[in-house]
Amino acid sequence: MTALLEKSLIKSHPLSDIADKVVSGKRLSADDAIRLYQSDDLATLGALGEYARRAKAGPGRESYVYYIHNMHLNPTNFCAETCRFCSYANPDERSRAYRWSVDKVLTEAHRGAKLGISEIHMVGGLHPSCDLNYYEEVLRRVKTELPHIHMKALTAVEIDYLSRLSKLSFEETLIRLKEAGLDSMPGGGAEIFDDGVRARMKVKKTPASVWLEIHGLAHKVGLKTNATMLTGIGESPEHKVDHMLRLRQQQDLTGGFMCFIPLKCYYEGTDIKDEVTEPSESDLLKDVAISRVLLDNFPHIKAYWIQLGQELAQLALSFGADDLDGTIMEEKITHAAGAKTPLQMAKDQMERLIAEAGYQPVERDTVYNVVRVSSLTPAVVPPLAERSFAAVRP
Ligand code: V47
Ligand code: SF4
Repeated sequence: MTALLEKSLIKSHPLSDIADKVVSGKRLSADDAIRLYQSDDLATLGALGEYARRAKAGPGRESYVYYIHNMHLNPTNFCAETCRFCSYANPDERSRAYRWSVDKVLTEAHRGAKLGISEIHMVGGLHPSCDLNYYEEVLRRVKTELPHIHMKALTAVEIDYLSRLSKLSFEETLIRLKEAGLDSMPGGGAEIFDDGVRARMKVKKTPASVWLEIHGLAHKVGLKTNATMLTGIGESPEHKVDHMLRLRQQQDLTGGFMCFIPLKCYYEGTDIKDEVTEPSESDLLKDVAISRVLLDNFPHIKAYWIQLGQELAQLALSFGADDLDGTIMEEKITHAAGAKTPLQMAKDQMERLIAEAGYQPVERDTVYNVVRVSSLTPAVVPPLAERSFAAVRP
């Protein structure tokens, strides 16, 4: 299929003009992306994503798929906001709300360090007593006691909240946190940027323009960040394309995004299931492929195995994803909403998944430096176009 794309032999194909753009490195428009969403030709979408992934990877790295040995820490699951899709906001979850002391965060960080993690991904709800001083103390102590651990922490929503609590500007808040030890920021809290979808989901926090402004400022002060998009909350393909184009525009301006992560909503403990359409497996694969070709200035696309499950995450690698995220240790946000995937994955299992899918497993650090190329070599798998999509529900 890739050879077909390269030689542009599929002139009669309805997507051939878009394939030509992908092959010649031309930017796709919003209309192109909508047409890709309207197509049910998964094999061609996969081939486009795969082509763009290989082109972005660079010489000698075409088959690399990354993972990280990391740990998720959630210091609190109490949240002052009540986004309808989030189980943290439901009354049962609230009655079980916890808030860790700084010592407890450190105990957990040491537990991860003993297992050899290189990154802590730390995010939480918005808790009035988890303020700027609290996070500065957490970051300082982690950096003093475990200086080799990279702290990827605090979403733009949390930065917005902390800056309001401390009455500092976003930039001052980011600089204070960076000085305390913040190394980079995760991509959460973006949801879908469209105001109408956000209003229906009662997302009162951090509007799109502020989320983007905070990421731009983070890039300016030297922090790399990620970006997410949450699907299954009543969005249309047009909303998804608009979301990705706003990210692409921000990346053109400030350039600090490392990775895009399409997320899928789980509904347990929420009351939205009857109002929204749950994304099918082919919808999720389309998000991967289309984000890969539309976000031409994002180096990496993540297949978040916690939400996709292991098989679909493996398939997503053939649609343009080049990262499976990490070992994680204990995921709470999606599992609070009913995910049945494991809470963690061992490094060797992570490597096996990647190799079985036909790619070279590579352990990375947070900013995508190669830590170790696995001794496992990629299995020979049939090209995507010849593979059965029986497992993929339309
Ligand atoms: O922002 C909330 C989403 C996000 C639900 O940057 C839900 O490397 C599913 O951002 N079902 C947090 N999702 C997760 C996140 C993330 C994950 C992995 C890697 C990175 C990274 C970032 O989870 C939230 C929100 O969009 N979320 N509720 C739910 N019911
Ligand atoms: Fe709070 Fe984030 Fe959940 Fe919204 S999605 S209720 S801001 S934790």
